[in-house]
Amino acid sequence: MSSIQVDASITAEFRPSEGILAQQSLLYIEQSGPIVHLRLNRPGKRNAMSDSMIRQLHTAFINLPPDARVVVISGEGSHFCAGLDLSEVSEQSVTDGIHHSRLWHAAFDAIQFGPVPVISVLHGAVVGGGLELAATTHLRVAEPSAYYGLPEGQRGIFVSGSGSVRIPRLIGVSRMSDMMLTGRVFDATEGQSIGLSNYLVREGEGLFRAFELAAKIASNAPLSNYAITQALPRIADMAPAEGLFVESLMSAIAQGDGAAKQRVRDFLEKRANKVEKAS
Ligand code: 1HE
Repeated sequence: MSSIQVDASITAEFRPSEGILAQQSLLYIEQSGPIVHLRLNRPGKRNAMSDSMIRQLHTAFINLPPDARVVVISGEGSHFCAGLDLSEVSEQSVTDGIHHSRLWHAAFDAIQFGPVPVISVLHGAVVGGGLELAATTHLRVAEPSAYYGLPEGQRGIFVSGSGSVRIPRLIGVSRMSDMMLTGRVFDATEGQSIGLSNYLVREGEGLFRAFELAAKIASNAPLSNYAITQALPRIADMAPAEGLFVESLMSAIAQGDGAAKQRVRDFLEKRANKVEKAS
């Protein structure tokens, strides 16, 4: 049982996945219509990520059901994720270390550059590799119990699950250096103000909010979502001239899709919602 309380009307329809997704013993995966909910399921070890868990995450993301439109990732138990399973790395050689890091990169690339947007729900410890995982997802919803740390400096290691690339893009090199050099831990409120989370909700409401957001995202045209998750971060990494050119191509592709034409017609013919102030 999850320690997170969620409105029954939203979870009622979730059913355990079938096939290969049901065989990932360290992940509990359910689906409700277009939303896949993937729970890190190693609470006794605070969801510390062993090689097996990383492989299972990779397997899950390259085998998403064809009707999946959004994935929500959360952690079972009292923490989102305690990071790398330290018991597996103490005796690693340099070569092992490189292969190990590349294993994480492949799995996390499958998350960030997979077919659908991914939302993480953060509570308790979001540390080390757990923060690297959160930074890989497209949106982060945090509860007040969430806290963020990068104890690699204290453990005598360095980030190796893509943190050096993805975390500075959220909070900058300076803040990340502070976290790693001094062991500084940000609480949920600080995390929200510096951009580690997109939404800060009440305790126990993270999944509910994530499913609400997922439902909204799932109602977008799939090609728009794909452009946002695939093209936007790549364009942000390009020189302006190249970025502008790719933007032109991507927007023309998205606009040319039947779904876009229909949505624009719907607005012009007064069938679509207007943009309104948040209530
Ligand atoms: C673990 C791990 C782990 C817990 N690897 N076994 N990550 C860290 O440096 C974080 C280390 N963990 C902690 O600081 C704490 O465990 C927590 C703050 C996350 C949670 O505290 P708590 O009191 O709820 O649990 P606990 O009693 O410390 O741990 C429960 C069990 O989980 C215990 O095992 P047990 O057999 O004694 O019951 C812990 O040993 C185990 N456990 N965290 C292995 N991380 C790709 S590079 C990424 C680099 C990193 O991620 S470095 C940061 C690693």
